[in-house]
Amino acid sequence: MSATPVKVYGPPLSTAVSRVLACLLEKQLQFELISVDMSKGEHKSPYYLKIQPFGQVPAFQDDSITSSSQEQYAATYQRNMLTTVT
Ligand SMILES: N[C@@H](CCC(=O)N[C@@H](CS)C(=O)NCC(=O)O)C(=O)O
Repeated sequence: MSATPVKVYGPPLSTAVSRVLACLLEKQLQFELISVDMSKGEHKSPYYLKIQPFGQVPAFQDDSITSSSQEQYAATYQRNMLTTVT
């Protein structure tokens, strides 16, 4: 496991990426921002497509999630989304 388990991939100035970063900053979670240069087509590179199969940004990885906690993570994510929407 890496020192910073949460990774966000995308162009730093993208509004879609900024939304994710704003949430992480608000929750005071440590993360690593890995720049993806869309003008160079990096979001369609074989490397990036393994991370985000649709070739879209942002992509989000949390290496701290084990297979046994994925279900709980998904449930928490869904609950938080519902809270946000309502
Ligand atoms: N559902 C995604 C959509 C993100 C999205 O549309 N990203 C655009 C840039 S803002 C993108 O990656 N476009 C490149 C493409 O679709 O090939 C999200 O909100 O995270």
